[in-house]
Amino acid sequence: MSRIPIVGGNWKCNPAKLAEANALLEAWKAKPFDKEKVEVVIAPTALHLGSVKKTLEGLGMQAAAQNVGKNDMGAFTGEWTATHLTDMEVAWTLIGHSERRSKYGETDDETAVKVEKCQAAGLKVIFCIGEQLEEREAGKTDEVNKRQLAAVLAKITNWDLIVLAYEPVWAIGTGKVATPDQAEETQAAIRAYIKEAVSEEVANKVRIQYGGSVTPENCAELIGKPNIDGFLVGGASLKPSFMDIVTTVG
Ligand code: G2H
Repeated sequence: MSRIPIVGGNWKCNPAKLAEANALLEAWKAKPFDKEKVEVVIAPTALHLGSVKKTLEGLGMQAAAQNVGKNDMGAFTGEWTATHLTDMEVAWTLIGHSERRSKYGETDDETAVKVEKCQAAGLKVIFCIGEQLEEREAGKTDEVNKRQLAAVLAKITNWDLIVLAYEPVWAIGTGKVATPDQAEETQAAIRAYIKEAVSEEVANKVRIQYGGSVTPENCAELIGKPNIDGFLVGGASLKPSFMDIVTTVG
């Protein structure tokens, strides 16, 4: 089965100024890509999201939130819901990024509630999983990925709204990219687990991104692997050369 690759840009808490975001998007304009061959989803800060969404759409890209609340509307200061995102015509959110898990204490159970809310609202999700360095060194990589996935599987009724992102935590923002073989081996195991726990049909169609220090220089070899269906890019998505990653994939 052929899966259309998908490249995400996770801007995290960057850039400092809206003018910088607009200048970056202006630079991307000079390098068009084939929208039939690759899907591109960009996650700016929540504050910049509304403002840059139209420009992203003009470039043939989609906008994403980096996070979504686990509660419904109400007295939850500082939060927003999946319903708010769909109402603002934001089609995507990330859930379970390792920085949310490690720096904000997000648990597997919380990711499950968030996924459930997004399914109910019809919001697409890039669901992030991945092991810490100690877990890889202890041979627990597959176990950790399975645990993080198992927490949410029962909440997913519409797999067309789900993309998985495998991001080994030791490769995030460190410049230490997983080797193409390491990423492929782990992502093949993730797909095998989806086949066993859900179905062969879902395993064949679900797209699995690799994330962790992806750059224009290392992306070609990674995308050549059969179980890598695109990337979730952090630091390198804040540069004009991000479009080189997009055009390499598509
Ligand atoms: C992992 C990744 C983006 P970076 O967080 O999701 O960041 O590419 O900077 O390692």
